[in-house]
This record gives sequence, structure tokens and C-alpha cells, in this order.
Amino acid sequence: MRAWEAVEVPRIALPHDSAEKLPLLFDTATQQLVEARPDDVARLYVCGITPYDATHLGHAATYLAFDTLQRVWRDAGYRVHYAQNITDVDDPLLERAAATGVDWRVLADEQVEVFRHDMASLRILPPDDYVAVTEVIEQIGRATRILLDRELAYRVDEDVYFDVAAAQEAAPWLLGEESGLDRGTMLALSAERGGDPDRPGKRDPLDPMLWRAPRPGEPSWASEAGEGRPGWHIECSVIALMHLGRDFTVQGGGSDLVFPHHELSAGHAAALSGHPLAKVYSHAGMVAYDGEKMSKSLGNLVLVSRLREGGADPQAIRLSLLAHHYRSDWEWFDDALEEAELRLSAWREATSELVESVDADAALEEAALVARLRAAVRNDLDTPSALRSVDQWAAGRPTAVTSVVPAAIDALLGIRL
Ligand code: 5CA
Ligand code: ZN
Repeated sequence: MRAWEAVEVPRIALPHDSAEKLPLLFDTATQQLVEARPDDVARLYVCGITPYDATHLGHAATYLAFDTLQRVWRDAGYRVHYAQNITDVDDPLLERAAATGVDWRVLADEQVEVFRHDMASLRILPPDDYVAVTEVIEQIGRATRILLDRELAYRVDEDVYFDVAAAQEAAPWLLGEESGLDRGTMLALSAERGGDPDRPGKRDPLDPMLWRAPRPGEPSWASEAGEGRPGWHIECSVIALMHLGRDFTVQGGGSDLVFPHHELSAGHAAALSGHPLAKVYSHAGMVAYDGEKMSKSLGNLVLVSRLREGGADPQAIRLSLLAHHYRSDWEWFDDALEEAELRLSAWREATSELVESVDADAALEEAALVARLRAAVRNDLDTPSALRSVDQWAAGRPTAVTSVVPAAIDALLGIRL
């Protein structure tokens, strides 16, 4: 699929004054900060949207977190290979299409287009590979066939399930290793998030579906696994393996995906490739509105497109999201935009007239600001601290400013002043 227009990321003219340039990220599997060290290229997979009710501020905040991660890698001199999926055939999308009398493909296309506009307006870096599930049905069918042949999958009627117990024996993967959850919680989350733990005939209630045989009124395709359509987790395993290879640098998404989606995607990938899916598993917190998680099922959505239609400056939307640490759960309040607009104008005022060079003291001030920005974003993407550093610098009313400052703000925070 076509992604969206890339924005330029300026290079910061000052060298790093510290050897520590790589991002430290909180890893869900080990529950600690780890250095997200690329091999040669930083390889990143972030779970994409299910295209309906796009793009709410929760989606935007999650993609912005991984945009910041890419900026830290780039500033450290690494090239980034970024892949993202589109879940363009899935139960909730089909249900929405049926409920509104719209063809599911039309709904998906429209929503992906809204998402592209929103991402571009927020200056979020596009993936190099933007892959819809409907583009890789054949490969997912083949992967399912391989798992059946290896006896890591089995059929219940015509549907195919992943055999969690067999996969744990055969692959470098253990259920619970990523999420750290106990079985009771896993069972509850599985039922809540698209699984079917109560279905009779499964070897383990937690075994997820890999391939779903045709049902009346649902789309289906011929494949090596038979007629049908892919299950949810296998789509991300296959797309990630196809485009990034095994054991890539970071697997990302919102914390609502830790279990079952990311845990089982990692299991499928390990069973297919014989290697772990990724080195680091990183999760963004949940954005709430009206006291509850912003979600399509509740309908308490603040859409980026609505804010834009209402005249909001996309840079202010971006700043209002950056004001929260990506890993915390937080609530959106409507006055956040005004606050961000004030901040943006203070920053713009401080950088409105740039000069070619400044005296030694001012140059040191600028270098100190750049070092603080770099240290903040490197440290588990601490954008709130980065924002405060720019606030303090701007509050000092610098008399002469060079392009180093706006370039650093653009390179690391994606805010173009
Ligand atoms: N298509 C699947 C992933 S394969 C999916 O979860 N789609 S989604 O449209 O529901 O969500 C897209 C991304 O936004 C996911 O990474 C999800 O974790 C994240 N997300 C959803 N709701 C929120 C929220 N309220 N706050 C923060 N992130 C959210
Ligand atoms: Zn996914």
C-alpha cells in the first residue's frame, strides 16, 4: 500500500557530546530499560490500524511514540527500516461495514485515506513498508500450511488453530514471557480481545486462530491452508518476517496489544523462523477521554481530522501529545490544545529571527539545550522533559539564536517552528 508523504528530518549540526546515543527503551518482556541497539539498520514494526474510526488521539499518540524512537535512531546515525500493517479484513471492521451498509473494502479505503492525511499533517514519519493484510493473504495461507505440516497447528472443523503447547516445545518462545501474565488473566483478556477460549475442540483454550474457514457473508480467499481468511496475530508475524526478517530491533504498539496479540504474534514468528520475533517489545500507554480508554467500541473518540477541521494547528496537536510520556496512561482534556498553542507561539517567538552565528556564551547555551533534548528523548523517549527544556530556554529570552535550535527541535521532536 502507498503510505504517506515523508517529512524531512534535519541533521543536527552539533556532534553528540556523549557516547551514549542509542535509545533506552522500556522492554515489556524484561520489565526494564534496555538499549535498543540495531544490527546495521534499526528494524521497527508497529501494529497499524484496523481501518474504521480512524484516527483518534490514542492512535496518534502511539504512532508518535514510535516516530520519536525513529528520530533518536536517526540522530545516532542509524538508518531505520520501518514496517506497519493495516488490518483491513477483521471481525470488527466487517461488523462495522455490515452495520452501516458500506462495503468493507470501501470503508477500509476511506479510513486509510483519512489516516494518511492525519499522519502526514502531524508530521509522523511514514513506514517504508505499509502492508494491508489483503495484500499478503497468499503468504499467510502458506505460513499456516507450514505450521500445519510441522504439527504446530491443527484444525477444528475447517478452521486452523495454533498449538501453543507444541510451539513452546519446538520454538524459542514461551507463553507469558512477553506479557508476564498469569493464566487466569490471559483467559479473560483472550475472551475480551478477539479470542475464543470457550470454543469446544481446541487443545488449549488459549490457542489462537490462524485461519478462519468461510462463513456466510464474509470475504474469503483460496490459499494453501484452504479457503478462508487469516486470523489476527499471524498477519503481523508474516508481514514483519517478510519485510524486516527475524529477530528485528523493536516490536511496538499500544499496551492493549501486549496480550494476546503481541505475545502470540511472537509465538507464530518463532514457530515459523526458529528465532525470536524481536529484541525489544515496547508499548505505549492508553489515552482516555471522558474517564475511559478512548476506543472505537465505547465511541468516546477525539478524532485528529475533527480537530483539524475545527482549525487546530496540527503542530499544536503534536505538541499536546508530546507533553505526555508515551508509556503513561493519560486523559485528553479539551483545553490541552490551547496550552500547546501557547507553548508553540512562545517557541516560535524565541526562534523567529535567526542569525548566522552567536558569541561563545550563547553557543554554549545552544549546545546545552541540544544535549538536554538528546538526553531526554534517548531516555525512554522522555518528551515531557524535552519540552520543558525548550520552555526554559525560550523563557530565558535568548537575544540571538542560530538555526541549530529549530533544527534540533525539528529533528528530535518533529516540530517545525
Ligand atoms: N490493527 C490492530 C493492530 S494489528 C489494532 O489494534 N488496530 S487499532 O486501530 O485498534 O489500533 C491501532 C494502534 O493504536 C494500536 O497500536 C493500538 O494499540 C493503539 N491504540 C488504540 N487505542 C488506543 C488508545 N486509546 N491509546 C493509545 N493507543 C491506542
Ligand atoms: Zn498487529
